[in-house]
Amino acid sequence: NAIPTLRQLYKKGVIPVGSSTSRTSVQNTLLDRISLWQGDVTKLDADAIVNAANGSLLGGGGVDGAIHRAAGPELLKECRTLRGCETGDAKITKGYRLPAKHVIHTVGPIYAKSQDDECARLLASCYDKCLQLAVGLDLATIAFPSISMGVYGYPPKDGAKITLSTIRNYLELNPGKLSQVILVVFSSKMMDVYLAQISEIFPPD
Ligand code: AR6
Repeated sequence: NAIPTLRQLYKKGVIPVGSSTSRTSVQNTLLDRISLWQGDVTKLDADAIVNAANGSLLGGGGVDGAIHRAAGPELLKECRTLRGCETGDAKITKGYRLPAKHVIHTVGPIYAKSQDDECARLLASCYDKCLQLAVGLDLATIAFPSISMGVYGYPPKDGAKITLSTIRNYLELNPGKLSQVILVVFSSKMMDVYLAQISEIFPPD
């Protein structure tokens, strides 16, 4: 597995250590259970990859378009049976022609500065619901793109903070579950945003 864990990224010096101002230490094993990777989520053979979908679940642009293209028309067929999804919720399908076994479709909030608190709550809910679905089916590995941080306009720094803290909380409360959570970033700019937040939310031990 060529996807580095947070511990490996610290060892290689990829995550800036010195900048951390966080005083909360992280559970040791979390650094081994979370990975960060720049690339196309449709290439990953995880038990589940997450789709940043819209409420119709009938496809769209961005990562949603890429997932539907790579999975083939059978995915859309199954999605039609789901009858949509609420913002902040998630639904699971098979992966069809993807290397991943399942797709977990979640609908992130469309960011509005005037509703920042509600958007934050909904974005956290997306990650929670996806993790709950994966654990409910006893899946071991799940890969997340940056939900809402594309077309839906969520500010990357705030979005990355919510992503990391929600995943941290979930894994801390569910120690035996999910051996690998992969955070997938598409651009090197987003990679830098995540790296900076990781040193705060997952400080090195
Ligand atoms: N692999 C990983 N990440 C990707 C990929 C990929 N193949 N393609 C894009 N990203 P977005 P949203 C990144 O816009 O903001 C769709 O039309 C991208 O750079 O895909 O939740 C849906 O149907 C960004 O960082 O999702 C909805 O209508 C992140 O994935 C709407 O867009 C999310 O960007 C959802 O918008």
